[in-house]
Amino acid sequence: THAPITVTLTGAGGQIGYAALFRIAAGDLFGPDQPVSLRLLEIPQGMRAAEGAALELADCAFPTLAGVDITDDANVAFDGTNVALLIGSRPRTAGMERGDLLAANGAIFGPQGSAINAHADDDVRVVVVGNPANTNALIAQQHAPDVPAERFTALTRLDHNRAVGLLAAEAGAPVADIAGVTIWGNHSATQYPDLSHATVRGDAALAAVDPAWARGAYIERVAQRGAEIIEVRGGSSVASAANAAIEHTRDWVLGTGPRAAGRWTSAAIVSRGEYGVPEGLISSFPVTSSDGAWSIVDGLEIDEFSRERIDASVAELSAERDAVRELGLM
Ligand code: NAX
Repeated sequence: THAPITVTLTGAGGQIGYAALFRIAAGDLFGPDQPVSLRLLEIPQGMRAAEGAALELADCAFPTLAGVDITDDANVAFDGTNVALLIGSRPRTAGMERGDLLAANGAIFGPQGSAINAHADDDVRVVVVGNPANTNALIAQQHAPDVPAERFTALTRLDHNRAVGLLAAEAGAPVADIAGVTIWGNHSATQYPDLSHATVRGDAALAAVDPAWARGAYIERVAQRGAEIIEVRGGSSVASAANAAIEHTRDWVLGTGPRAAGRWTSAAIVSRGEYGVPEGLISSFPVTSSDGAWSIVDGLEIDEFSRERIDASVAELSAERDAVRELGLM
């Protein structure tokens, strides 16, 4: 008897879209009692793939699925939307200059931000998955002046989950025993997976694993995990990325709950200057969520090693913001 929640997915005809659609339709975002209505936004070349996915959704007969609409018009796709998963983008390909990459994405995320501003529901929450995710989220946010800035986020939950999984494997502990892992900065190779506050069964992670590993090979492995998946699987991360987008959204809307006691997750959210990250950048932080809003975990001590790593990734975000401004994309 709940009214359906409208969830818009861009790039719904792509790989991550295909993996996410069925889980969302099955109730993985808001539980088995909350119907969802799906809006699929694609570009003309992707429409058939989205239509095919919609046929399969019909063939699942999910009781939680209230409807599916497919469009290539952002104004239609975001009309009344409550949750927008912005997955479709123009990721970097070999030989592409940064300016070209940012310009191509400015042409996608600027208009989508404007359409969200004009048409989305007042409670809209935006999760950007498409790379370069943090800066794409910033571009969209800057085009949506009437939407509170904190409603625009970028996904670093996949990096977070990778960091938790790799620590658990190294420590020989189940993932349920891991807490206090943080991804800081940009969803890029400069990201900083930080174990300085992490625990394994309540004890310092840096006592359970070799600290030299934690501050060397581990950071590299997490940051390069996407490339490792491509090499081993012959294709980029898909199911794990869809899973992370769903977990990010679910935690944001429903709260991180009792897990928040000494535990947190990571998400890229608008900085208000916390931990020395310049105001306005969309950067990854340690976060919890309650009442539908993220809060940054405060009071963590940042040692010299962490400071340098955070600053390096944040400098990259600042440079991306400057480049986007210079190109007149916001
Ligand atoms: P695919 O190429 O399979 O799908 C992308 C889809 O987006 C295509 O169907 C395309 O037609 C559509 N699209 C392109 N421009 C669009 C627009 N303006 N409006 C609507 N749809 C549009 O890529 P996939 O493997 O699904 O990856 C999607 C994005 O996720 C990529 O940018 C990728 O780099 C990014 N990723 C982000 C991750 C993260 O943790 N933040 C991890 C996984 C992934 O690499």
